[in-house]
Amino acid sequence: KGTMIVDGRKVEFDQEKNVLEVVRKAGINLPTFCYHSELSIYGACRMCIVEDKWGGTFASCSQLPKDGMEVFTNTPKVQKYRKTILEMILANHDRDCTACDRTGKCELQELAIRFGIKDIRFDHIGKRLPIDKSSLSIIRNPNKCILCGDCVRVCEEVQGVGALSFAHRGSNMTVSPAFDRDIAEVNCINCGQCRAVCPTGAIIIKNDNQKVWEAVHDKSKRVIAQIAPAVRVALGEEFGLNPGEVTIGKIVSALKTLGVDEVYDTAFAADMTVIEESKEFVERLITGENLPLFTSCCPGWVKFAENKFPDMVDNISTCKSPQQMFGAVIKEYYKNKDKKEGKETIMISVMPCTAKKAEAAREELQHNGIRDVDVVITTQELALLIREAGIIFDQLEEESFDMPFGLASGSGIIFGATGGVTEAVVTRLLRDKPDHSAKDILFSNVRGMDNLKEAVFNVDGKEVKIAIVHGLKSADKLIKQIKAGERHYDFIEVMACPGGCIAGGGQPVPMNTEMRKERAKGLYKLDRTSHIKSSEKNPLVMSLFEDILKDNHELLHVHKKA
Ligand code: HC1
Ligand code: SF4
Repeated sequence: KGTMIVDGRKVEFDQEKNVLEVVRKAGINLPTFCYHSELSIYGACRMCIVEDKWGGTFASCSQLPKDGMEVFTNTPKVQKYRKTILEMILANHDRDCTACDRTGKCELQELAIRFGIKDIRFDHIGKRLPIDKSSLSIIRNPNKCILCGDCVRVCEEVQGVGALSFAHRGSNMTVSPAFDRDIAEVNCINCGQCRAVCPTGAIIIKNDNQKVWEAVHDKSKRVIAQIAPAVRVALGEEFGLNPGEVTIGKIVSALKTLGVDEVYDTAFAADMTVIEESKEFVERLITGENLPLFTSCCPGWVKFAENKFPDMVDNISTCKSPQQMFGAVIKEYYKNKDKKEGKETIMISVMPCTAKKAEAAREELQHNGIRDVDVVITTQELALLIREAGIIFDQLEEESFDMPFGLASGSGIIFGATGGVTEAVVTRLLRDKPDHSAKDILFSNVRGMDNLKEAVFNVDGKEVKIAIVHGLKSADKLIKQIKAGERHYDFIEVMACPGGCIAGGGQPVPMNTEMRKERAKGLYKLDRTSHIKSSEKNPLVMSLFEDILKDNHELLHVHKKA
């Protein structure tokens, strides 16, 4: 607590972690590449330097604020310093901006414009390192890397994966997987959080939009799209709206304009998941086998568990994720119609998540040789498609989902926020219990952004303990505690990305905790205003269980090859 003087003006500080935050509080937007309030401080880019009253300079992210401290943010010295850093980075950078995915949204480009960098005094070295396209989810272009280390830290500190690190020294320094291997050969779980923090085009989403065009241009295809819960509260940000603003009607309309035949709601499939997973949970509670039950809808988490805790894999629910259930069910639903009409149904998913691309490609996620899901595009790619097609998002008339797979309960919709799956499953398990106040208390525990959330409730007289974690570092810690016998749970929801799918690696960037909260609020608002509160009250889901799922139950579960 104290007062600092920034550019001659007094600024009180209290919770601010460093001088940088105090300066920003004073209304000065100091530039940074390597500072993220949620990651450890690296202090490498030095763009945030300030000058003190004795003429000394320091990186403001790396200094604690002190009472009476005086700093200046725009002296000739710091201005010169910042421009020199930018020129040095640009001299070493692949400056092929017109063909870069990040153009117009690149933080380096933005700062070069902001600081008026026109002539670069150093020779353009422009590295020529190989581009890594091995992953199904992300592309790494080291020629655009500015060595801020954000990806290295998020992968290690938030995800507990550590797939990326600094390699080599001096001017040869790069960021890469160990031993310069391709990213697909290491323990990367495809979450895309590295891409979400990358300030330039050094890590981008693998773009699958061409596959969408090919599908909609092919008259022999019945093109079906499903839209994940979290997409509807984030896509608007690409078109100037606030985080959390719901644009689902426009998204449906945009997909129809692009040529998609039917547009359905992944939240419908989430309702199916709730029914199946609750059933599985109750069965496990009775037998006592493979507890705790871990949720299975997050493919980043599933891959993480397979890599790191292979002995826990049987604890993961056998339910397919909603994305995959939906694909399998839709293909079954249209099977006969397709045969009659000589068509082939193509399932396109619009997801907030880069790992969903890898999930859709998993060998076991097909039925009789037909893939559950054919193409996965992220929220970010959908925004590009909309722009490419010249659709003016703002002017789109809202449309509703198609039937019969377009009606979802509030429970299905909140899947997109951390705690949502748990809340939906518990709502289902407590469906006959009249005591709403107990549910309310319970749900206040499962919502929010705490790293670990816990709740206890009773099912048929048995006490059930649940935990919710998001960010795989938190999952890693929790599992280690469980293995050490320090903690005990019956049900654990794990989402790889902090905040859940709303902050998936395929969502608009940049994102921060406030934006995550706003996006989650958007989903909870949809839940509140939904006509159907819980999954088993979704009449269309229930009739599906009575109908095509009666003899095709295996469509909903993962059957791994031995
Ligand atoms: Fe998710 Fe899910 S909630 S995993 O976060 O279970 O991606 O939104 O579609 O499959 O429904 C993502 C979101 C999404 C699935 C559902
Ligand atoms: Fe790490 Fe996720 Fe990036 Fe893979 S996709 S390198 S796991 S942050």
